Amino acid sequence: MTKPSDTKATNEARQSKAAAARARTDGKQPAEDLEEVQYGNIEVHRGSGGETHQLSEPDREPLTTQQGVPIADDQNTLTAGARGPQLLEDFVMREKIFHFDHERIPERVVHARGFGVRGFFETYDSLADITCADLLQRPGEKTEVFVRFSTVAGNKGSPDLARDVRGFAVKFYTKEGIWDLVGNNIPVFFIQDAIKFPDLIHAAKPEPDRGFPQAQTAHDNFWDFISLMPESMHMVMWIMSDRAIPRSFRFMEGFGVHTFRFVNAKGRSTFVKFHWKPKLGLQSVVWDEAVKLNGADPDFHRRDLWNAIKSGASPEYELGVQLFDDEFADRFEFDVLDATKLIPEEQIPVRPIGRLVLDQTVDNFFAETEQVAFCTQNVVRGIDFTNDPLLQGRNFSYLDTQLKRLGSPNFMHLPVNAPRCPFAHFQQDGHMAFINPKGRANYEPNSWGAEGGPREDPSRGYQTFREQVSGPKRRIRPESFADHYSQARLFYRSQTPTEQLHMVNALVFELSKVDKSAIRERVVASLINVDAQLATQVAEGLGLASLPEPLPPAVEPRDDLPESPALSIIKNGPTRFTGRRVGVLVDDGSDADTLAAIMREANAEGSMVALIAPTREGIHDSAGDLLEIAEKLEGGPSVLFDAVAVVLSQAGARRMCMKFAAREFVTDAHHHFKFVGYDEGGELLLDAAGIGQPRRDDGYVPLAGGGAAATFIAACRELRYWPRQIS
Ligand code: HDD
Repeated sequence: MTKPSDTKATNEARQSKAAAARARTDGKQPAEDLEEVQYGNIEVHRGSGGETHQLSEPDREPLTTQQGVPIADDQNTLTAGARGPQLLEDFVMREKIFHFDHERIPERVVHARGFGVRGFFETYDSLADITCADLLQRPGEKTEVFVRFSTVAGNKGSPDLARDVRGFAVKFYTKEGIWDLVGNNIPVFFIQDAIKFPDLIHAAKPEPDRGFPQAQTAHDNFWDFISLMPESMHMVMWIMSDRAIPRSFRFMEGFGVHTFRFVNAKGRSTFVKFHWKPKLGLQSVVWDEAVKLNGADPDFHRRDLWNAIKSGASPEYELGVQLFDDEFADRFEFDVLDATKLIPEEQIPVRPIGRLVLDQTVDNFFAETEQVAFCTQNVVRGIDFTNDPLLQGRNFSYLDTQLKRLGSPNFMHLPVNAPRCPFAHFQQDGHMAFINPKGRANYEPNSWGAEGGPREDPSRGYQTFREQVSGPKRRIRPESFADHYSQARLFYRSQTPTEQLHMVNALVFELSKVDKSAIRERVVASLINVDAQLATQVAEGLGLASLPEPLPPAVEPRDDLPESPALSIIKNGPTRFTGRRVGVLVDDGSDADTLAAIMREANAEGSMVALIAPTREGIHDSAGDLLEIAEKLEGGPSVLFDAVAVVLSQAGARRMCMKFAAREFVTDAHHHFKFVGYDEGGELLLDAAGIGQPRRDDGYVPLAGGGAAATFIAACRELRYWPRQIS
């Protein structure tokens, strides 16, 4: 740093600068216009009236303009005299500001907040008998992929833990072109026909007069729309469940939602629904945790994925398919073309066909995550659409939206969107065309022989499934789409009591933010068709004087559908603590052996340990070793961790007991049903926080004696200590 040592020197420096400035406004150029002084590896560039610090790296390539002209000074605009007007001729400054002014492209109208990563898909077995899709022909074949996870309603800067659907979009760069599987973490959708999509999204997004609330459905417009659209009720059950507040992208499922077709080389079609299953199992946070996480770390999900990949713990998912034929489709209780319905896995098991490994972060967020353009219309030979009216509408919308966002029909020239296989066509020109065909022919048929460009190839070309279609043109919703409540009921009844309670609480929370009582009442009237007990609990939570009459359903909801355990998170939680984090509260003097044991057991389980302490520079454990700290106490609340431990010396405990953040660390962990490990010092903090012996249930694991750390980490394999919630 360049701090003059005394006042006299400071004054002299000021005076000489002022003299220099005067000299320059007078048009006289002083000899030393830019002074450079070396301080360690920091170069101080001192010009008139200001200084900048640069790390000195002499061999660095020079900074240039976009035209490649090296830049001598990136700190000061060209002026006439030191204090004179800026000169229009300064192309360096003008080019820089011009480009900055145009840095933003429109954010996505939905799914604006997202996080993209790269990886590969590996095929398990050949599916040649079912589909001729090239990527599914050869066992062990690896296909490059780009995956973008997202929320739906919030803008680009909204927090990660909003209660919302998560997008799970996968771009497969196959040898026969790009296949985009643009799915969500929920297997059904709100609406049946794409024509209602703008209404749905308008209702969910901030209300148009006031521009809020941001990234949440807890407002009048959303519930007004929902209460008038009974077809949305199944999906509403999902978004009111913990599926809408996942622990991270690594612990959630993905679904293609629609029924698609696989088509084999002989032209035979098989219906298919796609599922992504995370290898780490399913896990969500609880609502209070989500609310606090949004403040403590609004980037919690993207940071989690980034850190996992950077640390070599690449998340993996299995791609599974539910395959069925016309005969099943005809006898299934619901219409397979209706995107508000799922096919229970117990009815058609999910067959794993490959694995997705996400092992690379992007080099540049904008270039890849922001510019990636998914289109449901991107299918490859062997994969085809069905007449699902939502899917067909999407096929228009995605291509259309890319033109708006990326500004040119050449958006597939961008590296993230370009096929990895050879491609050749006669489409030309347009904004930013930088992959351009050579030669004379830009049309076909042509007679230019070898120079005439590419030709159609009926044997390798995409063949649409030859489905027979007939019927009068009409605007009509088929009768087979009319049952809106049976699967909503199936979903609710397939949850554990803990999960059902979370759904009730979520509904009460959301509806309590609705100002108009008629809307609240109409939603409850609709919920009666799902489950009377659910509706009663919500009505009680809202303080409704009496239960309203149920909304008349178009079709009487079924009571005979068997529960589907596959729909519950808790029934499908992780079996190990792998991939999760335990946060350990420590201070100077924390017991070295206990900490070492926790780290050993956590490492053996494939989980991570983060130390939280009052200072960031590190603390000394009981053995005198300096320990690296992940979070300073006030910035590292327990919501950031899946389980917590408190390891404190007596003196450390006394210091911690005085701190609100330390007491909150354990009370929050308690109220979020987390497993808590504690030693003697930790016990003092628990007592001070009001979690004395009678409140310490079996979710509390004493860290005393050999094997205690192993017991603690083994307990953490359960998602949470749920009995604490019910008691
Ligand atoms: Fe959509 C983006 C998933 C219905 C119109 N959608 C988008 C993304 C995902 C989904 C994951 C983000 C892709 C990315 O990361 O860039 N959308 C779905 C699913 C749906 C669905 C699973 C129902 C099954 N979407 C849907 C309908 C329409 C759209 C019915 C319009 C008729 N969706 C869009 C869009 C977006 C989009 C406006 C915004 C940005 C983009 O496409 O690239 O075109």
